[in-house]
Amino acid sequence: MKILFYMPNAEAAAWLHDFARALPEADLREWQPGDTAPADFAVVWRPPRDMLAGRTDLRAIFNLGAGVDAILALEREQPGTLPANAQLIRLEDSGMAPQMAEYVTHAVLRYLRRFDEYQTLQREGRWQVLDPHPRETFTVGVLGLGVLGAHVAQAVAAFGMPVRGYSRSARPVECITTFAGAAQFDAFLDGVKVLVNLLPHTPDTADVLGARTFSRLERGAYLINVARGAHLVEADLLDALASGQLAAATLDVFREEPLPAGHPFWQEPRITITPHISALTLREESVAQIAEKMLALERGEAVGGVVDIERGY
Ligand code: NDP
Ligand code: OXD
Repeated sequence: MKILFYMPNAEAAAWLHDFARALPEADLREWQPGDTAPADFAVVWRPPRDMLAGRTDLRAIFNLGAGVDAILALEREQPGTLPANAQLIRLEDSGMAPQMAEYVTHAVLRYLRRFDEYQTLQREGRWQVLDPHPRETFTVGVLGLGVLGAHVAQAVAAFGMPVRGYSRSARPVECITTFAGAAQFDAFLDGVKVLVNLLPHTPDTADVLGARTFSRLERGAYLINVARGAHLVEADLLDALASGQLAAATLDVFREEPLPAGHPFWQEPRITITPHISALTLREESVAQIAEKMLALERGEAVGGVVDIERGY
């Protein structure tokens, strides 16, 4: 099998090494501009349009991440970029779900136990006991109940807070109250104290974290965005913090990454910033998952994680 690889950073060599070890029979090469030689599979992260456009040979494109928004943007901007006969396959968990659960539960518990406020008090040299938030009404709402969202919702529920989940289609998850579709969006939001975003970025979900959504939450709510920066209307977040509708936010993803110097988020003490690290793509797990799927496709078997291009995830 012939495999074409592209990753726009210095880690490419280590990935190629691990793929060669996992698939010793494969003919593996790193894509260079102008390379149009045949290949069966492509393994990519944020590929340039030229790598894929016009190819009729590829059977599958493996995306080195869970979110396929960057690659689908190429198709949306110029229809026909993605080879019509190639399946687009994304990573499914591959070690990201436990990381996401750690990140989100840490942020939720930090707000529940008011550690963010104790940090401020410490800086001011003040010894002051704050009334605890009641756990029974500290409702956590998780947008997106997919591979990551469902895992995160259950991890949070284990701490005893009421947890709700929202998805496109009805999706029962143990210990979680679930809501589905646009008709149930407001019912999902009403009274939520911590809103966690784990939706994919699609035309339907862009800007979902905006003034209207914030207005339905309990006053003094918290926002945790670990999905994509394009979900958040940045000015609406700053307004909601200024008005007290939101008390604080933890953001791992941004419209522009790295977050530019001078961006107002850097100076807002109620916003906690991390540099897109809530769930890192783990090389060993990802290579093993992709290699297994390639071998399954070679045997003519179906695999999971195939993206519905129309739906956008
Ligand atoms: P999945 O595709 O498994 O799950 C997506 C979920 O979102 C599904 O429950 C789906 O509903 C729901 N959904 C999609 N569109 C809508 C809509 N319009 N309305 C309501 N619900 C909708 O994705 P993952 O859980 O694997 O990943 C989620 C996202 O997390 C990724 O797309 C990526 O952007 C982000 N991510 C961020 C990382 C980071 O480090 N910050 C790392 C990894 C991922 P249904 O169940 O009905 O299909
Ligand atoms: C992903 C990501 O989508 O790392 O996997 O953001």
